[in-house]
Amino acid sequence: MVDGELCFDAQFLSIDQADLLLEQLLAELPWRHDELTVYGKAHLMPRLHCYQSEQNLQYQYSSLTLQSQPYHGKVLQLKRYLEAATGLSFNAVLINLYRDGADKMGWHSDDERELGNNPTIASISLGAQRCFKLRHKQKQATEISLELPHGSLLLMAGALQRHWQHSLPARKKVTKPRINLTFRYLETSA
Ligand SMILES: O=C(O)CCC(=O)C(=O)O
Ligand SMILES: [Mn+2]
Repeated sequence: MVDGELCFDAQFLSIDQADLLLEQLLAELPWRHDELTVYGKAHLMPRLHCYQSEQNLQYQYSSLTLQSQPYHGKVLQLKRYLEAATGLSFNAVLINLYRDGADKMGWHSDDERELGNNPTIASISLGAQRCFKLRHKQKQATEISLELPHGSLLLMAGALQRHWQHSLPARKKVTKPRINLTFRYLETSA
């Protein structure tokens, strides 16, 4: 791929692993419904989320500063499984809950300063299959659509966040929830 790297494993987790994890995380994570300020106006986010990390790693995300919470046991287990499978290390995870197909995420890059220059971000999806879109920032017509199924892993790496934006559009026919976990590495000196 030009200007970035994508690596996709549709069956990173078995269906049984993914089913159990989805059920546990839906019931047990401390989901928040925060407001985002866009052009000076507060809006409820079109999804729920929570943020977990190693000690005291705050994350500045859009207009929000996310305070660190300790890893939930199952999230920590998943992080260790991911690290063993990929050889990568992560110290924070942003977890989104799209309650149904009306919940979504707009176009953005994961380019916060704390992530450094060429961040590797590991995105694990559970629950309803949704379409993930990428568009090149300079080459207007370049758009990629990927279906992210239950139990899949998408790795975004290299210069991807500098040259591409991504989004998760609404999909009105979806009635079931989806959880997405993006494991990240925050540079502590940033
Ligand atoms: O839900 C997804 O697949 C994308 C989430 C995302 O882009 C983010 O958390 O920054
Ligand atoms: Mn993102």
